Amino acid sequence: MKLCRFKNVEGEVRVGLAIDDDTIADLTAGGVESITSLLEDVGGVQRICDLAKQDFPKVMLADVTLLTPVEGQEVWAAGVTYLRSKKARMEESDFSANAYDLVYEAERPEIFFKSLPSKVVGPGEAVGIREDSKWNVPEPELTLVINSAKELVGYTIGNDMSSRDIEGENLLYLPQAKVYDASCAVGPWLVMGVNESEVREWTVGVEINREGETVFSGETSIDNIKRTFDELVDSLCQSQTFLQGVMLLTGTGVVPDDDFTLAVDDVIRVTISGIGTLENPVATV
Ligand code: DO4
Ligand code: MG
Repeated sequence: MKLCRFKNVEGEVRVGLAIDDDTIADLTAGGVESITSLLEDVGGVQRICDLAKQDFPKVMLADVTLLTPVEGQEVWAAGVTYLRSKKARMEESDFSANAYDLVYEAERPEIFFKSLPSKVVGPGEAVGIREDSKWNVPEPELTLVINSAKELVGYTIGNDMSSRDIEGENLLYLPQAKVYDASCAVGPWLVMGVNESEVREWTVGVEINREGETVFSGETSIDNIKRTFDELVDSLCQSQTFLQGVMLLTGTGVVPDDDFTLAVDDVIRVTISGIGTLENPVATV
């Protein structure tokens, strides 16, 4: 089951349930005030199944604006979870190369803070490349949706925008390479009711369009993520409380060649086969 937040023609924010490729049911008409209320409910999946049987107002997707599903959740990210990411980062950096090698093999995964909920960019909104960076890439990432009880309850799509020259210059610059205005896009669809083995059959990919032409595309299998989802959730939630729940980007396995950098007005499309597509234009910040 695929959920979304959307703005209707009256400008009201509502919760939707996908009926088919063109239509959503307006769950807010049935008393669902937020996606978080479904994520927090122990019987959330059953509640959505029950709601799906009722006859709520249907809305055409073409008539609404899809929003990010992030409500009050902080967004965090895991890194170097795919072999491709480890290799690319070892190449971009001189004296930090060993750190990527070590963290790929280590018991403790790399996990870093990515975005306050209020700074997350939704579908159609511009993601940022830093004015002081010359080498920028999107990172298409499966995103785990975790409730306040530290349970993995859903999946969505994330883009971990990254400045590779800043990160490559010195690992201590990682927060500047990763956290800035519009550096994190999430959404629009949030899938509940599937388990890890089903999700591992999905693919994640990215396509970058410049003036009508595809200038990069790549795809990998979610099953290439080295660590289990439970491992990532446990590490993130160790000694941390998330009163509103939290979202965790799971790392990238698709990295453009080293001569590629994003440009203003490029359009990035991140697609996860079991979820849908997150599309954002690029702007300088
Ligand atoms: O260690 C740097 C960041 C890694 C990352 O964002 C990724 O592997 O996706
Ligand atoms: Mg990443």
